Amino acid sequence: MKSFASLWLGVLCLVAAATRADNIPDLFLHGGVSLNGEWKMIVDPYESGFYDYRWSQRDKDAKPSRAETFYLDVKPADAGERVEYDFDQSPSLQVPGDWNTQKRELFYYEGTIWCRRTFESPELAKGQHAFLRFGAVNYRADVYLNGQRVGTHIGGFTPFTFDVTKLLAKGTNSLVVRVDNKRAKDAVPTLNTDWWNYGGITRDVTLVATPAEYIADHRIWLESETTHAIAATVQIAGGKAGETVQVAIPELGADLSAQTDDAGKAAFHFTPAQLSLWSPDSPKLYEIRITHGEDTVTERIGFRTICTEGRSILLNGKPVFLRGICIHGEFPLNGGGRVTSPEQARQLLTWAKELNCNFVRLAHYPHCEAMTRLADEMGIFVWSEVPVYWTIDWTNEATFQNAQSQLSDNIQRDANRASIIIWSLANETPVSPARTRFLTRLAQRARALDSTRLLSAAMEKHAKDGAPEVNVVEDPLADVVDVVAFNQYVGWYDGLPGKCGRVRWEIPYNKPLFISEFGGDAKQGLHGDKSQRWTEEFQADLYRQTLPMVDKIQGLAGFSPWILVDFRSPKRVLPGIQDGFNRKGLISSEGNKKAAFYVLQEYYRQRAAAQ
Ligand code: GCB
Repeated sequence: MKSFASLWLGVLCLVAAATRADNIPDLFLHGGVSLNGEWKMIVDPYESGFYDYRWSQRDKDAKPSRAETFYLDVKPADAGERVEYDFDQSPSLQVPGDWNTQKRELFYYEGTIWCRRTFESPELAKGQHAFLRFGAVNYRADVYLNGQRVGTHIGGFTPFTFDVTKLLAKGTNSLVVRVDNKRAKDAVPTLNTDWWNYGGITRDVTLVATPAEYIADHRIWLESETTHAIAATVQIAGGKAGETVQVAIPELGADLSAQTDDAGKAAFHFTPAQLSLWSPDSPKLYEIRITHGEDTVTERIGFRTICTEGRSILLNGKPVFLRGICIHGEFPLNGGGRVTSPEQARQLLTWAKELNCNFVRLAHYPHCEAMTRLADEMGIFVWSEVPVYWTIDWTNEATFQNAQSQLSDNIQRDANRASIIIWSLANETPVSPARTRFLTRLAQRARALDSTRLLSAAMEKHAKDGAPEVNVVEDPLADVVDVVAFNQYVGWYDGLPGKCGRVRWEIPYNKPLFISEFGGDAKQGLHGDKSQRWTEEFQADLYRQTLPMVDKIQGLAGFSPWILVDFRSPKRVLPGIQDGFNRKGLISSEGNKKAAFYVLQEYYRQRAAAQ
């Protein structure tokens, strides 16, 4: 039987899906006023600000108690009034940022924290809209402005936007967010992950003003690497027909104009006389300017095609080998925690470049906006993933809707990133009819939203029945995706590194094969014989033995070992070695390179030279 809690969460997931159905776009390119910085916080493990003593949700009450309803953010009206909280006297948190690494006492905290920031109302011209945009809040956000409920969002790694035009007050405004990072069985991700469940408002918060009609979305893509035909669509919020939209790409001499259709969408086609295609070796980006009435957005976009042919991945029509590495959205230095700045994202990608990579697998959830934009600029292919990880509640429709929303929002946010070549649906999910149905539906949604990229999922390999040294990848999901990716840990979870020389691989699909993980732990600075687990020598030897093994896999289009940097995981408890970190990084949690870094770096150098 389902617990009350899980039923309740199911209802909440549907609330989030309903919020998204309002279809408020991601207004990242509209800039806005930053609401980052110091926010006041109230730690609320018993949810006192959210539920009354009968466990009724306070924001469902027409007249919630001033004394305990935190989002009202009131002060006692007189000396006699009982008000049992005070944001102004409470401690602060920096936004963006996770709370775990900001306050010692919150390191292991999973629950509710109320965050409040005040701001002065912007001057809105007549007809303008005001939106609140959150880059990401992990995991659930209930947003209130000036004591009024704005909305709820579920999912820790994707942006969300609310229209607050009617709720803005003249003068000082109080913005309160209830952030709840409790894990739940039917959530996405579920209870069990091998990463830290960092809570908080982990990405930027902005107040965005737009004209009454505004550019809600745009897609620009290369249709053919041979003709250089470019297509674009622009969606205007409001949905009126016959409005003029302009798209300019000055460097290509394009100054295009089109009318919106009944749905408010304008379509463009253009073939420039000359075009430099985007590739990791030459990550050319063009400035694009889109204008509709008073609204203008600009950004830099690269043009390339990506497709498969048999077991090859073709970039701009030519086979490419993906020299990858996996990365978590966590920065090791200065106390660690979630990546919160473009500088940190750049450092991670710079390390990947130093490794001679041309590809990063951004595990296991959408990383921040800066990461994929920098990947465009720095010339690094990206695998972008949603946190459908391990054993999700496959038969729960609310869980599916939640996963689908996260996938859709991720695609919508990053649909113009040339660097992203693969949308990943899941990681290491156990084969069953319910799981394959769930992931097939996700795949259908991804293809409907974006037909210009490849789909994959990190699957698993198994030993063949009766032949322990023959590895097979047999998964009905392989028929659904474009790239057959699998994680394998021969030499770490599966025998010792010497096993690499003995195993054989049987993978029956005529699609590109990709190893989405391999690796093993090493404590940086721990030295010994290569047979001694946890030493740098063991890890380096594991890489030395794995690389010739994977070289023999016919049709391998690339791989991304696990992982660039050590990362926090509550599952990793071995004292003196792990101390709360997964140590499979090629770089330590102090930012020091381990011996295996140089093994892979040299292998990739030779691979790149041979390409
Ligand atoms: C995996 C998971 C990854 C883990 C890794 C490990 O297969 O996909 O999230 O962290 O193995 O270190 O065990």
